[in-house]
Amino acid sequence: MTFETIIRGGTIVTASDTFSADIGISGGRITALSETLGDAPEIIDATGLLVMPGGIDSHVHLDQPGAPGIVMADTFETGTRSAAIGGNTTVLPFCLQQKGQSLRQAISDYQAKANGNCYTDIALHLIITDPAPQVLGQELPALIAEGYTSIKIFMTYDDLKLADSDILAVLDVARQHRALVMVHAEGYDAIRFLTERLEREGRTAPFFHGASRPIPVEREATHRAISFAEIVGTEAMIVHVSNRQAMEEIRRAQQRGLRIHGETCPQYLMLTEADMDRPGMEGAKYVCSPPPRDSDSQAACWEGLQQGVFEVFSSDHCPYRYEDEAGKKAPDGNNSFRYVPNGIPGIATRMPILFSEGVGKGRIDLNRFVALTSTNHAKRYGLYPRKGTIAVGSDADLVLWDATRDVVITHSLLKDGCDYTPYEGLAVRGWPVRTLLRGVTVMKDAETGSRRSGMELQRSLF
Ligand code: DUC
Ligand code: ZN
Ligand code: ZN
Repeated sequence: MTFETIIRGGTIVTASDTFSADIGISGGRITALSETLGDAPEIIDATGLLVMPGGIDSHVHLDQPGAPGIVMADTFETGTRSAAIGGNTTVLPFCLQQKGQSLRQAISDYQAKANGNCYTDIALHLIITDPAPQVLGQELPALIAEGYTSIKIFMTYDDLKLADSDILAVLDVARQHRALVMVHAEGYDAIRFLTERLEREGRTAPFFHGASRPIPVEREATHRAISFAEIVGTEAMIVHVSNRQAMEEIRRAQQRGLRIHGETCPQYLMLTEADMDRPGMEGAKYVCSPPPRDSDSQAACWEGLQQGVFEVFSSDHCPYRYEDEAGKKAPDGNNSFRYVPNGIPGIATRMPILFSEGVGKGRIDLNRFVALTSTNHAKRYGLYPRKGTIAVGSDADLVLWDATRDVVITHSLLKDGCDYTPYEGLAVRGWPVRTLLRGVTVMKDAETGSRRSGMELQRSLF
């Protein structure tokens, strides 16, 4: 056999196995796994390194329109560049339907932003904000059939939330046409009530963002979303779960045999509400929704990852610049936390944080690390086995990982479009040293070059 590239001497880790082998790559795919392979024009020496499936981050926001005057910090170019720096080869950004907009138009808008600009492969989730009869009756079924098989819905935010009746209707379309609904589970009315009360009391600093959406707000909405999925008779993914009570709602549903899936994110392992209590507007750097909670919530999120309640670990990368009136320092944010854009960056730091805090500290093993950061995303979102594993026939999407590399996270390493990282100064052990997308190196030693060969992927039905 002949190969274009051989990765030699590494320790291969998949979601199920750890073994030593050479990897032969031709035409962008893995064509051989063997104890030793002969020669190739390109030999990559992986001695002493782990070789894992490239990360798949199934929850990211890139170039997403927000409130008037607010601009997301990352384009597809800068966001996927940072993803490659962090060892990822596929990301799944959201395609937001504006009110009154057709889903087709939303998709072509996002494709125009993405085409030719991506360092990693991508696949788009839909966000439905306007479930008009034409959208649910015609457009959505047609798009699901074309591979747009995951749909996020919001239970909060003035411009995004769906009424309960609309949530039921979207779940039913997903059931009939084989798509998966991803739910942002926080209750609109409770948040509005608490926000108005906090504002009346003059408690308007970024810290009070957390008090405006406390744990019961998320637990209640999680319970409601699960109940709706059960009533309709379909599955659902509860995204960005932040605390024990919401995690236990999902666990109970799973124990009752419902196919309810869960996701958590680095911020719920690493941050707490105390981070939002920094002087001046500094707390705004940590404002995201659901908000960071407390140490018991962190412990619960680890439990969820260890026990399989959460099957995916995603970044929820949703970056806004800090020193910027179009970002975290939006002028109205001085009047109330409610005007601080919700979301924090994390696309490059997701895998190093889980590796260091999870594998390095004995909380999860290497194989679960691969499952949580790559394989399970591919399986859940219709990309497996092309993506998410190291097997003959799969795309040669790989990350070479130095498990002994000590790194102190600092923003300049991450090459995103933001101007800070919430993890500045965090010491981690274990770092991606090379990322290959379909057999071609897209990141080496923290540099990406300018090659943007990422493409939009076709997905299979849920
Ligand atoms: N939901 C997300 O998924 N990301 C950031 C903000 C939000 O509310
Ligand atoms: Zn959300
Ligand atoms: Zn998100």
